[in-house]
Amino acid sequence: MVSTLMPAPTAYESSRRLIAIGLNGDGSFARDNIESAIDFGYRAVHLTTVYSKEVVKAYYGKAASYSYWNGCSAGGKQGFKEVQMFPEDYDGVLAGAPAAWTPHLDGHQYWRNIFVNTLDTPRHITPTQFTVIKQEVLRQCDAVDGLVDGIISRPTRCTLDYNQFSCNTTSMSSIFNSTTCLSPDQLQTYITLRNDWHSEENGELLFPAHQLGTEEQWGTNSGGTPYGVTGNYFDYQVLNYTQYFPQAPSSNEPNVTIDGKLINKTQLEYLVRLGDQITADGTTAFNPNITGFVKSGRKLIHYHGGADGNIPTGSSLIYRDRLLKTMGDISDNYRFYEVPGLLHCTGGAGPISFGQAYAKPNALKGVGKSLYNNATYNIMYALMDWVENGTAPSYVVGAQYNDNDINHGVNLTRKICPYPQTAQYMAEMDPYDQASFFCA
Ligand SMILES: [Ca+2]
Repeated sequence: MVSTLMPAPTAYESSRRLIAIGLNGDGSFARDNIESAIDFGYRAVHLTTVYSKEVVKAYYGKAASYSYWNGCSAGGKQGFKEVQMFPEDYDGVLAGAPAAWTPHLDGHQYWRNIFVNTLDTPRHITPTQFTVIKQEVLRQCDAVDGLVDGIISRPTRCTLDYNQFSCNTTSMSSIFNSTTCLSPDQLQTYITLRNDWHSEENGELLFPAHQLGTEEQWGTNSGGTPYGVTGNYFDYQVLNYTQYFPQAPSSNEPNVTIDGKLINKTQLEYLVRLGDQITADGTTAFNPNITGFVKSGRKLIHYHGGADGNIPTGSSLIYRDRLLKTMGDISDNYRFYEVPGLLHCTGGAGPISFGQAYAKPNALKGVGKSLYNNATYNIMYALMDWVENGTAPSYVVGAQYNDNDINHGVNLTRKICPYPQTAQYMAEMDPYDQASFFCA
């Protein structure tokens, strides 16, 4: 209870008291500052949850009946973290495209930009070429799922014919021309990026490649310049800005570590392993032991876009594998959905609107918003139905709106099936209608 002798805090004062993480716009908040690193890792979300419940209780005079989490990307990771560390916080967690395997995710981002698609080298592939590569992948793979609809629903089933990407062959696809086709060096870059990242020391899988059909997004995230947060993670959270590696001569940074590029692949692997071992800040959310969450009967729905060109879909599949190996049959507590044609959390050619995080109101075109607010069309409602009524979700129906605008009507509906099932098309029926598909 606030003392009546104390003036109530102004909005500004209140906001100051809530600032826990630096506002530098980079990772420097973590430098010599383990408390802020812990806040970033898990404590800010956990305590926000704990105190929010207190606020609700004080205002309504009774505790909330149920608590839910709905987040994607970093928000998906935060949902995972709550499940793994504070299972009592949420009755149901909806976690999308989690940025959860932090050292490996950031290492992969660095590896593919600095060591594979290196700028100013003959092997560099340009953003324009990646856009054309995507068109060729779509040409080769679209029909493999049984329906030519611009969506590669079963990317793992397609085997590319790389000859058709190459300038040096008579079999070059008509999609390419002499400026967009791939030279032998560029083709090797593409093939390397197409394959999972493995340790050069011992062959161990370090991180999965992006799925087929995500290539038009690679110009942004594999175009030769890693995201700033990638170097920041290693610089500040792993190395605490110590001068571990020699400074790059061309850099203006005073204490360059990873961003100075004076590291080699072996050193990058070392940094990733170091990141695995540095667990004090709790940033990584890849612990497959969720016993507390499962034993108390709580529910986790996990989804990932099948066309995510930012965080590879495979990283979710690896977590799912580890989860099932560690926990056994947890079908009463866990579901995974791979959403066909969904990019990173939002956008894409598939049934991308199903009530997930990032859903927009109608005035902002409504992408992400479910067609109907019920457990069949809205994944959040499906989670609530599971928690509150014990009705385990099967498929969820996602929608694609015309012109990506809910106010322009529905282009298609499609079942989003619980993994490993996929939506199977029944021949000769309306491919725009979810009723023409079944999960198998
Ligand atoms: Ca297709």
